[in-house]
Amino acid sequence: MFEKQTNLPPEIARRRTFAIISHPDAGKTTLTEKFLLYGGAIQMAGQVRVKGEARRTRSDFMKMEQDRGISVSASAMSFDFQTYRFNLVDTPGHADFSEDTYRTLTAVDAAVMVIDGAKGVESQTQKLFEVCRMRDLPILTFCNKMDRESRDTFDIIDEIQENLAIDVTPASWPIGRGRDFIGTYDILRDRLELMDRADRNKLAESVSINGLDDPLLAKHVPTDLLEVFLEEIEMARELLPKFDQQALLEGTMTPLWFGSAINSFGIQELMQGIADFGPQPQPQRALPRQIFPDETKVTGFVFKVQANMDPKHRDRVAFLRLASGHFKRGMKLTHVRTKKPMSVSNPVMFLAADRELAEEAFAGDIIGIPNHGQLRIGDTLTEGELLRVSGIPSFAPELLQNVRAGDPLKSKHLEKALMQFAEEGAAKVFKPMIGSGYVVGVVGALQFEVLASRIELEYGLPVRMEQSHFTSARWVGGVQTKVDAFVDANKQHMAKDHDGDIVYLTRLQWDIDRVSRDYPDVSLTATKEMAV
Ligand SMILES: Nc1nc2c(ncn2[C@@H]2O[C@H](COP(=O)(O)OP(=O)(O)OP(=O)(O)O)[C@@H](O)[C@H]2O)c(=O)[nH]1
Ligand SMILES: [Mg+2]
Repeated sequence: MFEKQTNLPPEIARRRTFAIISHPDAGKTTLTEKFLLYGGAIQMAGQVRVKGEARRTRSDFMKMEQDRGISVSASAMSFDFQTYRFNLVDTPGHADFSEDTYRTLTAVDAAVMVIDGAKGVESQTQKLFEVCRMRDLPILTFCNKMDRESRDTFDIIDEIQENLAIDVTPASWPIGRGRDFIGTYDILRDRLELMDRADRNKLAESVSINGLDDPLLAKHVPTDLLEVFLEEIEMARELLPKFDQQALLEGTMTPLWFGSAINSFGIQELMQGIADFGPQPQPQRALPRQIFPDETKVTGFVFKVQANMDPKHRDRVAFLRLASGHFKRGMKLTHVRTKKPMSVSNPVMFLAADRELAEEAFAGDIIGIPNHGQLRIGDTLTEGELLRVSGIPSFAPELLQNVRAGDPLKSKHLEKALMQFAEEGAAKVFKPMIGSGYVVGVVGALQFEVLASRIELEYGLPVRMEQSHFTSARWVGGVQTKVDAFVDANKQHMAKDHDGDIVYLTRLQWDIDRVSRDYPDVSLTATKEMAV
């Protein structure tokens, strides 16, 4: 049984490591930016869609993200909030990038689920939610865009309860709707929070209220809105469960806050909720045993690799979630996959847009380790023990395209760029045994566009991508002699992936059926375990 843990040393207990997840466009990146603002990490919030020289958000740092106003890649940021250290990961909502989001969910202790108040639970919310439930991740919910016309509050709550099969407890309650939305009542602290529409970066006016019959309410809330509010809140108290921290930590109840990220409204209450109710860093699933955050020895695992984060330095950064211990810069750790020692001499911490050398880090933190390709997704680092963190997902490529360099003389460069993206997990790359060029495989079509744009921008290589006549890929396993015979007889279907492992490219399901009939000793699998 997977154990939860609460009695941690203060330095670990004050850490909150969570991902922000939702359907595309619900406002994750905008919310992230406001977290940074209230955490004091930045002085002014940027926007997702901007013209000219206006300030952009910190987490959408790729050019394509900025051009299109969507997030393509997960990005981690650390900052302090009161006495807490928050490690936050903003994730992409678009299903085409969900592999990145799912991997992020293996590296965090909680998820903040954002819902668009006008749209409620959308398809991608539902899927992400299921992943959270599989991992028993505590979920805090933020109902965003309350400055616009939104759905009825009870309808939203019902929809979450029914579609996601989780108890919902309102942590705040909206007063007025759409243009008449004036703010929320903070149910956990009995306070009235009033939104300022004029100044989007301004902190809400906060009024302490002494219970619902306090005359102060009538002073701040117009009579018609107050009437509706009092009726609703009474109903809510009767019908909806009370907040229960244990249920939150077990993942069976989600507290729900209402607000407007773009208006900086409701953010502080949500942050306070994360700080007060947790969770603290949790044990990590690993083989052959789970890892507890307060173990004195350092362990960590790579859940993401990103090349060229800083286009000026052609670099590659592995994102490491520390599962246990007190890490100090310069430590020598064991790279479990290769069993080789590795000196971590220039780890970085992601502070808003800046990277800073991380002198130390604790269980729960996310640090970046610049490296030349030794570190891959799924790799575990320890102080010697051969532990492997388990459960990091890898998706089967569902769409395949041929890639060629626009300039044939640049094909070596293209190979290098493609290998980097393969190691990042941004695409699967296959080199067919016959012919030239490469076949790349992705989960969603938008990933092809990201790839083409990044190869051009980050490597200065225009590329041509076209439909491949193959439609899917399978990794080949089995006894060496049988595999060799299979490969020899099917050269036109064979390719190697970036690790040199053999892959069978197919046109039809029929091909796969034929192989299992003709080569019973050869196995074909749709995904490859990340950690070996
Ligand atoms: N009216 C209103 N618009 C908002 C609010 N919060 C965010 N937006 C807008 O909604 C759009 C999407 O916001 P993002 O923060 O990019 O959403 P996201 O969830 O990060 O989107 P992806 O990363 O692409 O999935 C942007 O145009 C924001 O300006 C809000 O509180 N009110
Ligand atoms: Mg985003």
